[in-house]
Amino acid sequence: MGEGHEAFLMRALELARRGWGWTRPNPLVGAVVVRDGVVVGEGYHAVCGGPHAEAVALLEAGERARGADLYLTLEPCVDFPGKKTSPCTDAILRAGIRRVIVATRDPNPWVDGRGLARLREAGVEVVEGVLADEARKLNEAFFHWIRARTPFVVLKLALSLDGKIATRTGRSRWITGPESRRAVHVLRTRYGGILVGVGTVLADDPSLTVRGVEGPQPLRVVLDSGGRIPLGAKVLSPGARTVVATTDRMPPQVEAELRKRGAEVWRLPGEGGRVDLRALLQRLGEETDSLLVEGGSEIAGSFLSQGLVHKVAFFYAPLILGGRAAVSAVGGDGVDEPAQGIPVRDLAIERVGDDLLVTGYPAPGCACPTELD
Ligand code: AOF
Ligand code: ZN
Repeated sequence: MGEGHEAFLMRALELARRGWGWTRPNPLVGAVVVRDGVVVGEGYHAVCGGPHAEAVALLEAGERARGADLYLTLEPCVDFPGKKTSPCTDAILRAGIRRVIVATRDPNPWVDGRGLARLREAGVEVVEGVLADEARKLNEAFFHWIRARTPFVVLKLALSLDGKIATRTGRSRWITGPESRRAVHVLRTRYGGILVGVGTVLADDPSLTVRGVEGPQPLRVVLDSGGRIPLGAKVLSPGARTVVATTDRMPPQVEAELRKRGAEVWRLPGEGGRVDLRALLQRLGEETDSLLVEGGSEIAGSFLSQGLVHKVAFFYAPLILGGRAAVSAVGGDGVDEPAQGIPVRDLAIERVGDDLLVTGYPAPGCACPTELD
């Protein structure tokens, strides 16, 4: 596996990232056509329903693709029911590509190895697994959703260094700095939905839209089992779709008022008077591949204790709030022994302005990305 492979695949990954937010629920894919060590075609999947990365790169390469190498961040697709574009494996064979270097297989059960098998049968040399971890991580939401059909759930919290998400008076604006707050808007464009509990709506009245950065507006979801959401809440403002996820406990007149304001109301099965989160995720999986859970503390506790969080993104501010009455990041009942805590794998730390962003993958219920192999 020569060094050259990695450099061209790095380029393909870079191209793939340009589709951030717009390809959902399709994956981010990049393609590079190389002939005699020179790039003769590049492409990426820019938007769901649009041409695939391979099609774009092969079109640019034209006749120069004959006998060339093709670098792909994901296995090329084959035909399946309901598919929007023509299969890339056919296009690759038609173009006369000699060798395909691919980072990962496509976990889509309709593809899953068939694309590579088809190429091999037709005599194309296939090299698999170059920069596989990077490529899987890039598409971690897709890798989860395409199999589970429930969204990849990311829990984002803004905390003080001592793990509080609000002061003793309940105030949370602002704990983290402007760079982190901007990073949150970027995060919002990367996931298909954002969820908060009605407690957060009552306390902070967030609009949950993307502002100040380029990208699509995610679906806004408010968990409100009893129908306490104020009708003047900013989350009901136009600019993005809003779903209020509730139970039979919401009075019909509240539902009617919410609908009048353009919100969708989902009455879901309840558990102890609260929305059954698994039922919510099943329903959300019909709409989108990923969900950013933004709190508050009880919501964080419910998702975590039920093993429903795939990834955490905690922004820590260099600030100590203190106070036994100040809200700690994760509510719920907690555990008795440290050994019963939820281990978080693959911890990564980066600086965002004066804050620290810690990301990682809580162990229970996590199907990706590393458990896929
Ligand atoms: C590729 N290259 O650029 C993408 C792929 O409905 P379609 O035709 O867009 O197909 C969607 C499926 O194709 C998607 O679920 C995934 O398996 C694959 N996406 N494959 O070879 C691409 N976007
Ligand atoms: Zn394709």
